[in-house]
Amino acid sequence: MIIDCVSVVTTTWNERENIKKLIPAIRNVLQQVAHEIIVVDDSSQDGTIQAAKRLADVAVTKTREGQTKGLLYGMRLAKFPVIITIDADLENDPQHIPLLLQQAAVFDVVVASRTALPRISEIVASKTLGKLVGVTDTLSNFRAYRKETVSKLDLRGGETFGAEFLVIAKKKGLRIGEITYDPPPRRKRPRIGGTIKANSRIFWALIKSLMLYFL
Ligand SMILES: Nc1nc2c(ncn2[C@@H]2O[C@H](COP(=O)(O)OP(=O)(O)OP(=O)(O)O)[C@@H](O)[C@H]2O)c(=O)[nH]1
Ligand SMILES: [Mg+2]
Repeated sequence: MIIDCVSVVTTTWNERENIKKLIPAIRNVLQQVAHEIIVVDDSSQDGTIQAAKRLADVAVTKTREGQTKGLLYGMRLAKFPVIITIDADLENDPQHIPLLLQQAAVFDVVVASRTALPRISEIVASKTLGKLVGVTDTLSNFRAYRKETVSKLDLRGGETFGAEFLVIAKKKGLRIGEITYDPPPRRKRPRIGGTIKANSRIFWALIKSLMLYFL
């Protein structure tokens, strides 16, 4: 099966300059594929929504709830049967979208996993939850989903950086696939916080996701 139409969903929190580069880059890769680009902005203060309204097909603004809820919100708006989710901060190169789409023909969820995981918490997540769900990068939200799975993705864990989506997918018996890519260097000042804060948030998300897996 060849996938010839796709909805691309990204969430934003103060990503005005990045979104201006990301959206044309996505359109460039998808020249031969019917597509829509959906931006879910959580009331950024830097004018992201104005840029998104100009460039995207759908741009919505809402109160801040985090990336995980934003992704689900955007996926529910999607009109095509396959959805790509992608970070807006240029850490997920749209060049990998065609391979994700190829795999989405045979899997319900496909994760684009980074070949190098920079944080200790991400490595632990990979060796625990990752082993259970069968992907090396459980926190990558660069993924393809089949739209029909979205109704099954009922979130209970709050912000889990995408890990809960995989827990649900595994528990519902969905087919989970994976591609890998070499990530670019991280932005200098990580938005998620410094080393201790970021690792703590990810460890907490991991604990919640493991609990949801075993409950
Ligand atoms: N809608 C929405 N999007 C968010 C929120 N927090 C982060 N994002 C977006 O989610 C994507 C990933 O967030 P990042 O802050 O880059 O998280 P990360 O990649 O784990 O951390 P970094 O190392 O800082 O890049 C980006 O597109 C952000 O703009 C939020 O509260 N709401
Ligand atoms: Mg990032």
